[in-house]
Amino acid sequence: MITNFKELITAAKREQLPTLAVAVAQDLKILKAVKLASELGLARAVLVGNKAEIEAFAKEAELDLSEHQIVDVADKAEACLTAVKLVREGKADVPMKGLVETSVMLRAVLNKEHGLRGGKLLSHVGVLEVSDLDRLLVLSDSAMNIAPNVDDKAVIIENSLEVALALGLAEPKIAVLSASESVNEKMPSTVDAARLAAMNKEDGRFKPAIVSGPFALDNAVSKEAARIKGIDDPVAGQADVLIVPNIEAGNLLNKSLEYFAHAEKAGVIMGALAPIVLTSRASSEYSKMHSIALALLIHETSSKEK
Ligand code: COD
Repeated sequence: MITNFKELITAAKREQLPTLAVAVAQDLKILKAVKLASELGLARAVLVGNKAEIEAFAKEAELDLSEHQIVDVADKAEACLTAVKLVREGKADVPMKGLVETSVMLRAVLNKEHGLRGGKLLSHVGVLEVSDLDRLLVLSDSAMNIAPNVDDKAVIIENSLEVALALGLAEPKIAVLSASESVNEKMPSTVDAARLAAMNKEDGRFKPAIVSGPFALDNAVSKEAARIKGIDDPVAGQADVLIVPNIEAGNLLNKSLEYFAHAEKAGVIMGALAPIVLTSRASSEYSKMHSIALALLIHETSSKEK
């Protein structure tokens, strides 16, 4: 089982170097992340975007461009579509969002003709290394689906489960979060959580995971909080995966962990034909490199299953 990002990098390395297709690559942090990924032997890149700017930032990042390729596309939406197309056509393995709004990149991924739709709901899955925890924490969906209904949340769980399994968890413990551990009709996310847990108990939909809910955050991640509240549940206090009720709750939790608890982060979009590297433009080059490693690991795991 992979418990931190150092182990993730080791696990993501391949003999055959995979290719990243970076959309709107003209950014210092993006090119520093590509340099780190390249030096660690994780991947090479096709850099799609404004060529002159890519070359200038590459110089600043001390990135040796002879190992990578540039595709000159000035328009940002067009650059996203080009990167996605490269993956669809098998010329690259994994797309990566560069210096562009999340929604612009996601629209390219969802493009009916050239995108990477796989017939499934796409969702964001974050992985966080939090200093007080002995394991990586998986968090979804804090960046794509704005107000998912219970059926969407079921697919969000499936997409998160795929990430947890790629990280080597044999029986991931998935907590469906709300603001309370009691079902309250006036708080719809508690009702959704109970239905999702029932789906697993009755039909085994999310096997091999254990899914429980609703949970408030404290009793999902703190055994002591769960004990005090008298919650006797296999997931309580030891969740590996946190499913949030909506994008606002998820985004606030994700960024609180990053800015207040100094968590290291990685993020990908799941459910498409390939995992997509997707981090906030403000994230560090390390967060971007960890996300590259995560996407490559998932890509390799799913290729083996096919
Ligand atoms: N999975 C699969 N297909 C989808 C999804 C999804 N999650 N979302 C939309 N689609 C399909 C629809 O079925 C439809 O066919 C087409 O895409 C367009 O649907 P719309 O009109 O709902 O899509 P958009 O373009 O208005 O919005 C899609 C976004 C993903 C851009 C939108 O949901 C969004 O802006 N999400 C939040 C992104 C964000 O701001 N994150 C916060 C910063 S990190």
